Order: sequence, then C-alpha cells, then structure tokens
Amino acid sequence: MVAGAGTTASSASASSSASVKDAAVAAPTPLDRVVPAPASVRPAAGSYAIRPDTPIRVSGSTGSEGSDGSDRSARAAHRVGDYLARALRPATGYSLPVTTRSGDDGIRLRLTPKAAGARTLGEEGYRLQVTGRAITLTARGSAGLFHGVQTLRQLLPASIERATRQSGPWRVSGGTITDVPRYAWRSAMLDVSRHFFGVDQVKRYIDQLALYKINTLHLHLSDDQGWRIAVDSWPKLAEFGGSTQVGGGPGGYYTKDDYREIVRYAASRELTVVPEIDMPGHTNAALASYAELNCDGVAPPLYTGTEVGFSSLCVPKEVTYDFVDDVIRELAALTPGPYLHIGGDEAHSTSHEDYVAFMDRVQPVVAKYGKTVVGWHQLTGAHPVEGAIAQYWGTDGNEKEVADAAKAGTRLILSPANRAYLDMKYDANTPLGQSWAGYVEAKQSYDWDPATYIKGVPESSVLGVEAPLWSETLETSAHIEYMAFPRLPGIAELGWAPASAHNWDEYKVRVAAQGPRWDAMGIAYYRSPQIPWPNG
Ligand code: TNX
Repeated sequence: MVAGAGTTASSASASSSASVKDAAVAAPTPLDRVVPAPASVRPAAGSYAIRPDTPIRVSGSTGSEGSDGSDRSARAAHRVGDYLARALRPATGYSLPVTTRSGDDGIRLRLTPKAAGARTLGEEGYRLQVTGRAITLTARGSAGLFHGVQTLRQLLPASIERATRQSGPWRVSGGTITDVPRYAWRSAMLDVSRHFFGVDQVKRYIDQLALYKINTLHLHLSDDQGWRIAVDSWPKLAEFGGSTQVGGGPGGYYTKDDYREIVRYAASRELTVVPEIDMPGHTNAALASYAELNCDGVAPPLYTGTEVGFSSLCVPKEVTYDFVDDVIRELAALTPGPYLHIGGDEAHSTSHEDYVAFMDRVQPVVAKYGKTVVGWHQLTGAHPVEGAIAQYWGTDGNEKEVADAAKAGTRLILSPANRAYLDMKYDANTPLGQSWAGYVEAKQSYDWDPATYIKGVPESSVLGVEAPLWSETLETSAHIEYMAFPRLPGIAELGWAPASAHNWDEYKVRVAAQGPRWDAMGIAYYRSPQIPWPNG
C-alpha cells in the first residue's frame, strides 16, 4: 500500500511536470531567437497559430496594378509562397493552399517594390508582422521575401523541419521584425576540385546555406587535382582533367547542363553562383590535360595528393591566353551572375613578374566577357583592375598591400583563414580538416569584425564575408555538414546582423536553438562544447 501510494504520488508528479514541460515546449520561440540576429525586433502580446485551413496569400504589386512589374512581382511572390508551402506541409500535414485571393488572415506574403514604407528594406530586407489573425511578410524584392520565410521557419518549433507529420501546435510569437543585411556579399565556397561533389550534393548545401540568408555560392571549379566544368573548346579539361581526385578516386565534372541546373537551383534560393577557375597556379589538372599549356611541352601526370604551389600555367606562351580566353568566354556565357573568380592564390611556381604579367592580361578578358573580376588577395600584389574584388584569406590582418589596394578602390571579401575557413579542425580531435591556420572552434569563428579585421582598410571597401570549405579531407555531404555546422551560421551572422548585435554569449544561445532543427533536417553537425545545446 505504501508502495502503491508512493507510485501514485510519483506518477501524479511526473504527469504534472510533463504538462509543465509541454507548456514550455509549446511556448512559441521568442522573436529574437533567430540566426542571423535580425536588425530590429519588437515583441507584442499574442501569437499566431498555423491551422489546417491556413491559406498562404501571395500578392505582388508595383502600386500600378496590371503593369508588367506587377505581374513579375506577383509571380515572384507566388514562387516564394510555393517554397514556403513545401517547407511547411510535411510536418504540419496541412494543405496550406497558395492563393492570390486577398484577405486579412492567414500567412500573407506581399511583394511591394514601390511601396513607400518598404523603401528602407532594400532588395534583401523584409518586415514580418505577427498578430493573432495573420502573419504578414512584406518585402521589396523576392530575396527579401525569401529571407523572411527563413526567419519564419526558425520561429516555428524545430519539428517543423521533419519530413513526416508532427503534432504541433504551430505557433509563432506576436510582434514585428524589421530586418536588413549589414553586407551585400554573404558567401560560402565549396571546393569541388579536391573531392568532387555531384549536383544533388551541391543542392543540399545550397538549401542549408539559404537557411542563414547566405546569398552567394562560390564554386572552386578547378585545381591541381581536378577540373570540374565542361569546356567545349578544350574538352579534355573535364574528360581527362576531371577524371580523378584526392586519394585517386574517380572524380567527376559538371556538364554544362549540370552547371546550369546548379545556377538555376541556387537562384531559386536567392543565391548567385560565382565560378572560380584558379590561375596561374593550382592548374595541374589543366596542364595534365593539354601538353601545349606547359612551358616544356610535356604534360605532367594527374595529381591526387594534397600539396599546393607546384603548378603554373606557362605565362610567356601565347596559347595560354587562347586557353584562358576560351575558358572565361564559355564560363561567362553559362553564368548569369556578374562575377568571375580567377583565383591567383599560392602561385609559388610562378615568378612575381610572370604573376603580374599574367594578371595584367587575364583581368581584361574577364571584363571583355562582361564580368567583374574576383581574385584571392594575392591579386593586390599585382595590379587589380578598377572594380576588382579581392578575397582576403590571411590570418593576421597586417597585409599592407591589401590595405593599400583597398584605399585605391579594390573592394574586399573577408575570409580570414583562422576564422572563416570551414576546413580548419575545431580542435586536436577533429577527425576531418586541416590545421595550418590553427584550430577554429565556434567562438573563434564568430568572434571578429569584418569591418576592422584588416588594419588600415576603409570600412566602405568591405563588401562582406565568405566561409570557404576546402575539400582535401572531405568526401561526403556528412563531412561538409560536420565542418560547416555550427561555424557557417556564425559567419552568416557576421555578414547579416548589425555590428551592434555582435555578442558571443547571446549568439551561442541562438545558435544552440538551431541544433534541434539540424537534427530534424538530418544535418550532421559538430556538437561544439562551447554551445549550450538544448538537447543534451
Ligand atoms: C589554402 S586559401 C588554399 C587552398 C587549400 C587551403 C586548405 C587558398 C586561397 N588556398 O589551396 O585548399 O589552404 O586549407
């Protein structure tokens, strides 16, 4: 009896603590628990619950109904509405019809490029208003609407990201978020050369980047170990130069249709693709494919190791520039985005004079085919053309030539290797990655300021940030995810959130709340001990 009474008492207290726990679980996510941190958050009483009959109402207007612009924005709003519906249907099990019928209830996506109140939002900003009656997302550009949808996802319970029906409830806290990015360039790089990643793997990563409002995908398409993009005028580059990878596996390359599909998919997630052909170093795959590109006319064998700095295009030979012109012409034609990255790093086998001469000839070719040059920051040791963008990957911020170039007008993307390189090990026990720039734990990765990192650089020359992921040690999507998460969202926050929001102790709580979302999505992240993950 005593035991029975005890059992009753303990089960009663278990059930009351379970209901307390349920209530806590059901409390909607506070509006400011979002990564990247929004620019402005004004909580209000109440909440909105998505229900079985909730419609997604889409509208686009320029203010002058019926004009072409209005049609275009209506279509764009519809596309984002469809994307949102597809994101929310599996876990809710609701139909969430996307409709152009107006109404003051439901989830409302409004694209109003010319509305007076929307002007300050720019192309990428959005306003999210949540009341008991509706969730209203307003933006000027489709990118803004799309980024707002990512915020909305994070305000729902983590189980919204599961692929099968969950119990809900699907409540969102009341209030208003008004959000705009700090920087226009928020990028991630994937090295598909050292190990090749197929179209579906790239799409998977794009979907993950989009969660954190990354708007640029830099593809490192060529290196010593592999040439990964078909070039019709030099077919052996991909067919032979792409036939292997680090460790000697089969490699691979993108056909032009594959590449177009990546570009299309990236655009559907509001990312611009920046292709890179790394030159004049990092070119063994090309040199192995065409003997005439070598100064001695002898093709080296394909390379499957991980050394850097041993290869160079032959700067004095004219055929080198036929090759460069053809490659850039074909790649520019395939690439709708305005940028083309020509590498330029670690050209240790090219003399300084040759390096400068090469860059003097190649940069105008990029311009000739209508693109803006991006290069690794060694380009600042040559003569960056007007409008060129240099990508900084140093570690100490003391490089005078980078600061001088910036003062002279070269714009910068910040990827300091000891902060932003996603291929650096987290600590001595990390099974993947490298450590030449040191260990990069989550805090180290987050705790720096792109505006002040390089001494003597005017703040206005910083275009933004990029998190590069080199793939010498990475072979699978799980490997990518283990290195990218949780560091990538931190770099994304540096690119998006206002400088005033920068605070590790607050950030670590917000990023911790992403853990259950990654679990729900099947993202194989690193459980950094620096982050207070809610699930143990
Ligand atoms: C340096 S950073 C490189 C790459 C390597 C990377 C490995 C840069 C522009 N070049 O070739 O893959 O280190 O961390």
